[in-house]
Amino acid sequence: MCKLKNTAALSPKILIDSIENQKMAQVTPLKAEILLATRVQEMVLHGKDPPQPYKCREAESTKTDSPPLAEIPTIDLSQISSPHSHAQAELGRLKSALCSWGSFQAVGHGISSSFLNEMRQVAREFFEQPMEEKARYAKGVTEMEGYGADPVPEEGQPLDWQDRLFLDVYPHDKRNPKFWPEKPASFRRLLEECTEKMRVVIEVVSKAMANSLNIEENCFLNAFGERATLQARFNYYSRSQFPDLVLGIKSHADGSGYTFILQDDVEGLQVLKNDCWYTVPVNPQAILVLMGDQMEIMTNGIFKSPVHRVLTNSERERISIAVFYTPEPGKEIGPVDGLVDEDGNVLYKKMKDYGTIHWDYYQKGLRAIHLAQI
Ligand SMILES: O=C(O)CCC(=O)C(=O)O
Repeated sequence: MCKLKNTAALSPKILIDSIENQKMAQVTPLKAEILLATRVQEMVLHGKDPPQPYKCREAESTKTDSPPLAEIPTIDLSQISSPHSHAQAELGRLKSALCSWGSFQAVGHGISSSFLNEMRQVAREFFEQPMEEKARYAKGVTEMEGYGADPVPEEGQPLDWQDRLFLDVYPHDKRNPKFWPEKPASFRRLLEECTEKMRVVIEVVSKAMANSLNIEENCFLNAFGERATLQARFNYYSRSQFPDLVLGIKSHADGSGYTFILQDDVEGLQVLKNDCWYTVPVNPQAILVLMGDQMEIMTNGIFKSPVHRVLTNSERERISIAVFYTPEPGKEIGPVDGLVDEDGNVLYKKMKDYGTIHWDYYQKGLRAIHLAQI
């Protein structure tokens, strides 16, 4: 029922989006650069239909049968660090989740529900402000950081039906305060607190993943390095009357080490498994932990970096906050000691700055992981 008609389009080596989009682009009446100056939220407010460059052939597949829910395991991180015997069982479930889904729903992470609600609320309040206020943090067309849309993708690639605010949050000297909103008044304080809380969770998750694989507990933390980066992406998906024409975010795997995703109570995120799209259930208390390509490389392919996408919703807008944890710039990463078997079976090469390479490919609708494969 849910088999994709064109699975090749999602294989690591081949275009994620279809050739059809390129055909559509040839009749594009306006350049994407010009279009991006008008934000999706404004278009929706003024009742505008999606312009051609937003139309994404892949979205058509979303109008078929209602997709199954992803049975992504929920892992209690507080159990994993406990001395009790069920910690081992929880680690086993963690490993199995990352080998199959490449993700898990983390609970017991130590961040209170009220704080998670505050984060979602401040994100919503930011996007609900007048355009003039948000425009104070507007990014340039080619820049990554700031408010607006991702840099214009290559000709033929669809634009995402969403607005976002992208910020470097750690290390502190990487921050660019001109992009950090002053309104809502609590925004900066909450993001600062969120960063510190996420760093604690990173330590717990990184150690738990290593323990689940019976390798040295600090090996992932060391491989990422002390100046590993954290970047926060606040996503606002406006309602769309055309969910089968546009996607909130097109199919991609993350170029990060791994990513934390805080969803609200509106479904939309889907992950691809065995050629089938599954909807990720919402659980406002949980933080979804999703492997990026760099963890797939470091684990020698044991953990999977899942392809995922976000659908639009005709009834409700949706908010999410993604926090990307990425090895420090210039640091070589590769399969870690202990995950290469006695016969020396190494599936991935060592790479530096994979995130940058990933981005170049992403802009073309491609994955970059094959460059790391031996
Ligand atoms: O909105 C979501 O749930 C996922 C967001 C995402 O994939 C991203 O920001 O890269």
